[in-house]
Amino acid sequence: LITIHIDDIEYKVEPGQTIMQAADKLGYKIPRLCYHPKLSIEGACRVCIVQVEGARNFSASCATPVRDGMKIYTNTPEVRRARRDIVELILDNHPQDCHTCERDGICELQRLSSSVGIQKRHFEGERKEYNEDYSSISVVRNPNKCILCGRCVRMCSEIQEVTNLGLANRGFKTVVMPAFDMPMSESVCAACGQCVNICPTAAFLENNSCQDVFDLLGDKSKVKTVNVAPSVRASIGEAFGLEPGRDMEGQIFAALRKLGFDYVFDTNFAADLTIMEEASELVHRIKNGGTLPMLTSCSSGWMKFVEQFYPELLEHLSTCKSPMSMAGAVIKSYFAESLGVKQDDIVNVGIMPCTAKKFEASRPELDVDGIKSTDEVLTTRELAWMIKSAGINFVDMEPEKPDNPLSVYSGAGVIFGATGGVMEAAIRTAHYMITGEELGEVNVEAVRGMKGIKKGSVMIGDMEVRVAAAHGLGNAEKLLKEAKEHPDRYHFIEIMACPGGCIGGGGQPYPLTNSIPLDEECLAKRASALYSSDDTNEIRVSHENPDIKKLYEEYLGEPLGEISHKYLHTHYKP
Ligand code: HC1
Repeated sequence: LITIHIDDIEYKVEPGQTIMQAADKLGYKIPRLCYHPKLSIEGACRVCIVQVEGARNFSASCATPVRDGMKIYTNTPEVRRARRDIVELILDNHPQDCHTCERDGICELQRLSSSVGIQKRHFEGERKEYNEDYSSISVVRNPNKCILCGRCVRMCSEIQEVTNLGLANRGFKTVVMPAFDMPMSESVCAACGQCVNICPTAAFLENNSCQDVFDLLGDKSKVKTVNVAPSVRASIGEAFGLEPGRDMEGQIFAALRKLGFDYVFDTNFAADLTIMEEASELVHRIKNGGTLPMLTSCSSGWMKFVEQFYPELLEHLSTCKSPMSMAGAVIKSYFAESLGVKQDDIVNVGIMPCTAKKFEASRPELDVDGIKSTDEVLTTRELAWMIKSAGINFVDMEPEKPDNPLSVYSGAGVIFGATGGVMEAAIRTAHYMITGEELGEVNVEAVRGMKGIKKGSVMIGDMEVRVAAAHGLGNAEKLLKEAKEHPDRYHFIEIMACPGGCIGGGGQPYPLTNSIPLDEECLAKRASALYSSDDTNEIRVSHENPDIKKLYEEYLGEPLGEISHKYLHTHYKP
């Protein structure tokens, strides 16, 4: 250990860490903007400056290592003044439209300005005047709100390895953009929305669908249905000030009814349906020498990524649609027919933790007979805003049950929302399909947890099925390279585009307090809410879901059958 002093108090700390890391552990939260623990150090914003005795200038605490005997001052009048000046300079070039900005009240820059003591704007700096880019159905880019912290650029290249965003030009003209200033819709953006999650301001936002959905809800000529993705229940409470991981399933259904939806369904049901098809496909490929490893196909950002960067792997993808698109397909066929309603007269909205689901909903490959399965997608954040805007007291609502028949779900269906969950759910059912017996221990621990790439094997009868799961597209890239070099190493691979899986989706609530976006503890709490729901569910495996059995008996026939293919499977764009 080495000795340092912070604000004249002596501490023993581990060497090899930065001042900021040491200070964090000792309970000093030095203000910061461009820093994020999962990203490389940029040192661009200088907001985290401290005084170090003997140093000529202020030191950026994120980039300065601790040294034995170091005397650090985090809060002197000089440091406070300099920090305030730095933030004022950022504000001088920033639009003064907080009251109409979508991030009003949930903006890191706004919070920071207040915490460094800025009470009025002294100067009018030059304003940026760029066009906003609304070309992508998923993500809006607004360079006028950008403060050049570079977090989105590092997220896109270091965590997602898509490298769509870069810093172009110099000085005041510096701007974050896709290569050659291409519209987002034509760029290699995977639509994952992690730039939205990580942005401290409103330089990246989801392409907002709230008004469209309010309009749709006002259309008396339509039957309005909605289905809610697994992970939304574990995170939406955060937008109302609750702890991450508080399961708000029943309150979501109640709020959706109050908003005006006629039928509220649980996407978890369709996750069970996906497993029936996907496990059958895996078993079919294993038994008949089909293309292996089979890759999962429910994460929309991952689908766009693999189509763009790994077209040679398309035959490895499961042909199963995602649960969202399967839900839409059965709502507009089986359910509409049971109501006696024409397909054109029923609309369906997906409540998803994800910006890429907006892109998925727009894909013609997922239409059935030219009819869209999902008419609109709202992110968790957008739904939270609509609930607040409609004046619904969400937190204190009496929980309600969803409508049947498309809502009963097994524990396997709900864990889809966490990395490794799709794999685990599929293994449970594939085991039954191959051996005729249930897995002794249904929890597949090898594919649980926040490790970037997880590997394991499961004995199914006398066959060892080798599996792997990756979350975050950078980890996906590493796993795919390994799988390409060793084509026989794995039978089945799950990929989720976002860190943590859908619980870390690009449409999840922003942190309300001083915690950081994509905080690991927050992701772990969201995941644990889903695993608790699985643990306490009387049905743990998709193939035991009684309403799934009924759906096959009454409508679909059998997994991988002709009707199932029509509604539940798709193809990909090379
Ligand atoms: Fe997901 Fe999925 S789990 S992709 O992460 O397979 O978005 O939650 O809805 O479709 O079920 C997202 C979540 C979600 C689908 C399911």
